[in-house]
Amino acid sequence: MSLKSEDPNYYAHQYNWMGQTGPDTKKIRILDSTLREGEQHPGVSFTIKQRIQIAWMLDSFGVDQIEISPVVSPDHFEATKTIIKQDLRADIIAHTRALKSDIDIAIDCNATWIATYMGISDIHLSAKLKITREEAKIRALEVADYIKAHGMKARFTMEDASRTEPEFLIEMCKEMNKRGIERISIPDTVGIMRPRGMHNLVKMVYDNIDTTKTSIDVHCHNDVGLALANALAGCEAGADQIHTTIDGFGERTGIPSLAEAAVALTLIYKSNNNLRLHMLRDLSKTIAEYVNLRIPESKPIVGDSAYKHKAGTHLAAILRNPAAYEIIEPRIVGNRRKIVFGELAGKNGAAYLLSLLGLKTGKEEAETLAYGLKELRMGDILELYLDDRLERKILNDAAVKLSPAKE
Ligand code: HCA
Ligand code: CU
Repeated sequence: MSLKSEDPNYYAHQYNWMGQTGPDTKKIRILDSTLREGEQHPGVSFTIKQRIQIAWMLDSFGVDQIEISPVVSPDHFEATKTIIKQDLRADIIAHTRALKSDIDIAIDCNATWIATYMGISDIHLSAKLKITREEAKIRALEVADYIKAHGMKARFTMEDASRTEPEFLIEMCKEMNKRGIERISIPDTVGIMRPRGMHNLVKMVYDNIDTTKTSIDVHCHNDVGLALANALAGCEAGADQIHTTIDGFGERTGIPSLAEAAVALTLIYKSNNNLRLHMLRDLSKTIAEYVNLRIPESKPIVGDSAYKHKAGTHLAAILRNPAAYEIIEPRIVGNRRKIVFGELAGKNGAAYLLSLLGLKTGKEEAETLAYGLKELRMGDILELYLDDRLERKILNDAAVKLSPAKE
């Protein structure tokens, strides 16, 4: 537990824990689906070698499970087979439709873990599968028995669970539970849920199954930007594994990003995942390079602006103690701190700029420069990495110290 006097985030954690018996202690696992859901994002497709490289990186980062579909193409089959052979620490999950022929493909890859999905909402049954609930149940249970007869560990995904008739959803979950299916995935396939709704949905499933036999995954889509909030709400209701992809790629607007989930779990949920957070920016950069997509500057954790500070009052505080505007040190997540000088730099920012250039940093000089920067009407004109050496140089500048920051 953090100490009031030492941790600037102390009160925030207190609010976060309010209504709980104490701080969180439960480990929430991460399944990364960059190689399955991620490749369903428009413009994303990897080569076999890249898939293998990504799997190694995800494994050394510390995710618990890595999902890939062997079914979608011969290349995916090849990649799945090779990745399974690597004997990584993470479980490799072969994702398939609920069809025996798909399961056979996973078996050919020597999969030990399989995730099979079936849309069980009325709209998926009528618009996609064109079968009744009764037929869906028969097909799903046959497939579950088939997987178990082959001695594999399994997850069954109740696709479109958030829009499925509750009694049918519970019935299906109970059947899977009875068959010893290790995990059930409760996805919000279309991103319609609010956090409280996801909480209620997962709690309903959790309360109706024997959770010593079957654990729950949450897979939340980001159509209105609530994916991670919803997934975490599901975990507070009993799920213990979140699905992510690197940078959140996936169908349409994707699912929670690995970086955001990893930092939320470690910092805010105090989940003991033992993740190599410093790899996060590299993971993001690797993917961006492979798929030739630009990562938005404003992307949390890994974006170029995630640790940029601009307004004069912010600069002043950051230089004294970065925790004034940062909840986690950039180097912990492999990112770097930057300061931006321009029309918002103000007197304090201008004084720092003068000190950097070795010029006099009196009040008058700082005001003149601040005025000049505004008059330029060019917005930001200069960005600098604020590494330790630079930080020290600025702070050691006596003249800067003599002109204290004022709000
Ligand atoms: C899909 C659907 C899925 C499955 C999720 C899961 C969803 O694209 O195949 O297997 O947990 O969003 O429901 O991604
Ligand atoms: Cu999905």
